[in-house]
Amino acid sequence: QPIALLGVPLEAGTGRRGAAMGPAALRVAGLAERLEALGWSVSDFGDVEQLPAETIGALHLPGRAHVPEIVASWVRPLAHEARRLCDEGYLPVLMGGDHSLSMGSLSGVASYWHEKGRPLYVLWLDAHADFNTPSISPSGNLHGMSLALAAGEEELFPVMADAPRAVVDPSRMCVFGARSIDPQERELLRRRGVTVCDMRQIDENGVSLLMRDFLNKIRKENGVLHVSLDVDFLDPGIAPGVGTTVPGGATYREAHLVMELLEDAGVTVSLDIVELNPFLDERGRSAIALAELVASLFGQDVMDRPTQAFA
Ligand code: DIR
Ligand code: MN
Ligand code: MN
Ligand code: MN
Repeated sequence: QPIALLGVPLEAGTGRRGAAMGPAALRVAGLAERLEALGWSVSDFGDVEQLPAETIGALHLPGRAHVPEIVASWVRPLAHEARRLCDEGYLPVLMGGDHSLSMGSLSGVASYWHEKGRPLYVLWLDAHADFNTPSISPSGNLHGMSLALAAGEEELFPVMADAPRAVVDPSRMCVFGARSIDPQERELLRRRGVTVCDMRQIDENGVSLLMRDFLNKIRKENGVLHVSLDVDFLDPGIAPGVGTTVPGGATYREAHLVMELLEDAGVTVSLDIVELNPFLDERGRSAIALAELVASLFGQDVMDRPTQAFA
């Protein structure tokens, strides 16, 4: 299957500038070349085109939501593009841009798999759960709300308007690597039945046990998986290039193990790489770490060891 790269230079969903340079940095880090070296056919479709402000108008969300019109001007066309890439048989890889871009990517991808009748699962690799809504968000930043939109929180629907969309069953969502969740966000995650593997669970059980449980469930149901990789999933020591670092993140090896298990399971159909802020990075370290992780997800390994996990 060919891989499609698409950049989304969106930073209006965060409180900090710089993430709009993320797609460029991922290209410089050699993302396409690394995947091609693994035998994949890769097409880079450039960056998605932002809609002019007039076509959005003013959006009225309840509570706190910063510049939803600007986020909408990126994620609406992105939903169409993600859907089109799926229709054309590509495996879409979206290069952000902040995490609000997942409102668009997940909408498009979910609408495609909904029509195919395949259950869509979501793996949210992130220090945060991004499960706020405008009425409970302490910050009003839309990058902290994208998973909630995918789960069908209606307060956020105006952002997508009539772009292609389907609700993802929250019981098929797994937030992995969490270590910063707001109080009301935590309540909402519980009420909706989202699986949250926080850092303590990872410490106690290890990546492999937790990931295998989740991936085996997907395989048993003949499901497919959208992976959303936020840079702050990683420990700031290996990936400083992000606006919202939180100490105590995944180590280099833990993160690669996640990717290697994903590759073994063979269920991934789409990927977001988000929140890379090259303005805060140190000599491209974070961009390179991300490119290496994505290579692991797409088959890079040391000895081509046959998997023990999914025999
Ligand atoms: C916080 C931080 N939960 C918020 N969120 C994110 O603003 O909603 N930071 N996603 O990266
Ligand atoms: Mn995030
Ligand atoms: Mn985050
Ligand atoms: Mn392998």
